[in-house]
Amino acid sequence: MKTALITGITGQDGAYLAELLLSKGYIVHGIKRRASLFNTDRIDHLYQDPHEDDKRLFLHYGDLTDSMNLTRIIQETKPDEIYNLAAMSHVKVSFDTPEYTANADGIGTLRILEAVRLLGMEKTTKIYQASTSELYGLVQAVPQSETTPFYPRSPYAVAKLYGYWITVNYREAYGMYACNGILFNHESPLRGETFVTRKITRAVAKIALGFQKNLYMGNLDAKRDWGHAKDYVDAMWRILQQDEPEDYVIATGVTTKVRDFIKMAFELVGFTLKFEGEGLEEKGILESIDKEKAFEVLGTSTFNVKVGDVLVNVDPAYFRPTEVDLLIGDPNKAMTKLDWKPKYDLKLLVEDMVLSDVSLFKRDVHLMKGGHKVLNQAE
Ligand code: NDP
Ligand code: GDR
Repeated sequence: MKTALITGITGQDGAYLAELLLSKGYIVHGIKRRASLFNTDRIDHLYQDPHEDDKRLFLHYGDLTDSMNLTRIIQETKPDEIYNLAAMSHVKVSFDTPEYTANADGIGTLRILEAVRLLGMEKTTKIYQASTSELYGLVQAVPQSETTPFYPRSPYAVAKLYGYWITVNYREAYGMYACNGILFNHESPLRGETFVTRKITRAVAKIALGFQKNLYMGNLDAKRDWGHAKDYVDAMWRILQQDEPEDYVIATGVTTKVRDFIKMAFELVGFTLKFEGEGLEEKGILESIDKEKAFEVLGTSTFNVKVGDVLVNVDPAYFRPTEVDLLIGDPNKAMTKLDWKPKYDLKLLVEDMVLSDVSLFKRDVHLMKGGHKVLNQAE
């Protein structure tokens, strides 16, 4: 039975990866931060009573900024595989917290590698580093592959650049099995609420069910290569099962504008949007409602929006000081060497996210009808 240690187990990828590894028979240890509220929503379904005999999921308090804590956890758990997924992962927020981001995302990676080396585990423990397509930043060439030069455009990406190279360096210097997965954007119903896809799918559900009027967005022209997190955690696992440690791009090879993701998400609940104006003035106007389709998905035929209403507005507050305009990955190496192939395309991804958020807010409708206060209303 293999043992894995996941940093960032309470995040989107951590939750899916823990589920995958448990299903493969692993013992899974996860590092979670102490918070004033429970922050284990995404893994609560995997939780096992500590008194059960066959328990295979264990949580440890820890932080990527605390070397001694990480060293102790690695020493105690003796993992065969470490998946370093913990990070301050929001690109826009990294402009507000650049020093912390460098510490957690950059030096945090070094802390893990160095702990494994100092504990003499460098020949027995494999390490996966969560690298990112944000490393490509300002477009040098497309599609982006393992050999495309990096040009990071945010404190987040610069911190992750350090994480990337220190992983390569420890592999070359000490012969460690340490690999970078250069993952392009991947989303799911578990995606954090402030990333663009989830912000959109939540807004679609809330607007359609009457909890929200408008949606305020940043750069509608950014293009991203969006996949499903479930497919991407499978790639992480495959990267650590090879004979030789190597770095891999994980992507779908298809790129889509933010505005088109918005249109697709609204269309799923029967709303057709048209974008009007230019640049900062641009708005998304509701053109038509397919009532039959909307009823099928929402279970209601009364909406708080009318045809002609403005649903999407541009608010420059969401712009980044330096933007990454175009990401499109070349997943050929992963497809050939790892035999990896995504099961979800963009249509299935949008469907999964919209339907999940619709069902989340339908629960709130029921609660409100029953006279209960609903809590899940924060933007
Ligand atoms: P999330 O933001 O959903 O999860 C991040 C996790 O890291 C959370 O569990 C969070 O804990 C934890 N964390 C944050 N800071 C610290 C810290 N200082 N010490 C310990 N834990 C910490 O990210 P994703 O699951 O989407 O991404 C996983 C990793 O992959 C990240 O490193 C991200 O940068 C990278 N990545 C993500 C991509 C994507 O599209 N999703 C693409 C490419 C790379 P808490 O719950 O307490 O906040
Ligand atoms: P990204 O994801 O920065 O690519 O990083 P995000 O979803 O935040 O932004 C994608 C694009 O959408 C544009 N955008 C908006 N973004 C947000 N968050 N909110 C908005 O209102 C909005 N309007 C337009 C952004 O400008 C951007 O161009 C994600 C994270 O998961 C990283 O951790 C990871 O490394 C990369 O993906 C790959």
